[in-house]
Amino acid sequence: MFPIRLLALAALTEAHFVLQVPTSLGFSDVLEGTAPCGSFDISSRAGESSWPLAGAPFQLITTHPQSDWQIRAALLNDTANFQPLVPVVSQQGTGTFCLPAVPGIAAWEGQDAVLQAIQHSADGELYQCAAIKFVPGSAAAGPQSCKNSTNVSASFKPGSTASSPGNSSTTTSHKSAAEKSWADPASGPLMLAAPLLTWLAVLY
Ligand SMILES: *[C@@H]1O[C@H](CO)[C@@H](O)[C@H](O)[C@H]1NC(C)=O
Ligand SMILES: *[C@@H]1O[C@H](CO)[C@@H](O)[C@H](O)[C@H]1NC(C)=O
Ligand SMILES: *[C@@H]1O[C@H](CO)[C@@H](O)[C@H](O)[C@H]1NC(C)=O
Ligand SMILES: *[C@@H]1O[C@H](CO)[C@@H](O)[C@H](O)[C@H]1NC(C)=O
Ligand SMILES: [Cu+2]
Repeated sequence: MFPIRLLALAALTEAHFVLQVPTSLGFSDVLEGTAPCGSFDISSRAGESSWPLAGAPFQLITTHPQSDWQIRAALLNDTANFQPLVPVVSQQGTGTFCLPAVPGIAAWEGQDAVLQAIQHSADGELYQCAAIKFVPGSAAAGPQSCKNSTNVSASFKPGSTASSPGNSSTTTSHKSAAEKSWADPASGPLMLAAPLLTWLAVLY
């Protein structure tokens, strides 16, 4: 039991963020910074999720105390054209972050699409994708796990829907001096360990 918990801790201490819902095309801790999908093939339809236009849950675990999030979608035949599903989210705190009902794009109903989550973090821009298809109907019920951890808070940035990844206005503006020092590899793991230990204690 104890060694398993240690393994879980080691894995999560390394992970930047892990997309849990919808089903990710894949997660590679080392290659998560590779656009557009953290090194996974954007054309893969593995684990495709139906996404009701009225809203579907979006859930992740983050190990960064401060991030800006972009949650976007593109058509599979036009992956250079990602459109925001919600405004940029400014989020604080480590653990689970879940938006219960992220709306779909009605004009793309029934077509193969790709969801992309971008984390603007102290480690830079990090990416995960999911194969989705927008479908009519009322909002999907979120999983029981769709909760914000105690320390997790977030707000939408008004009028901030369309910033592109790599745009310096989004990648630098949120980085406080404290966050920059946190990004120092020498101080990072130690500062990360304390909140994660507390957080994992809640999980196990
Ligand atoms: C993608 O496919 C849809 C549906 O077939 C079509 O309407 C649209 O023009 C296509 N877009 C591109 C860029 O090929
Ligand atoms: C988590 O926090 C965000 C931002 O406040 C909120 O929109 C969302 O509804 C919360 N999630 C849940 C499951 O309550
Ligand atoms: C970045 O965003 C700003 C403000 O939205 C815009 O004026 C600028 O052209 C963008 N730069 C790039 C490289 O996209
Ligand atoms: C929440 O934040 C407080 C203050 O930063 C910290 O002491 C506590 O360990 C955090 N709790 C969790 C579950 O991360
Ligand atoms: Cu990270």
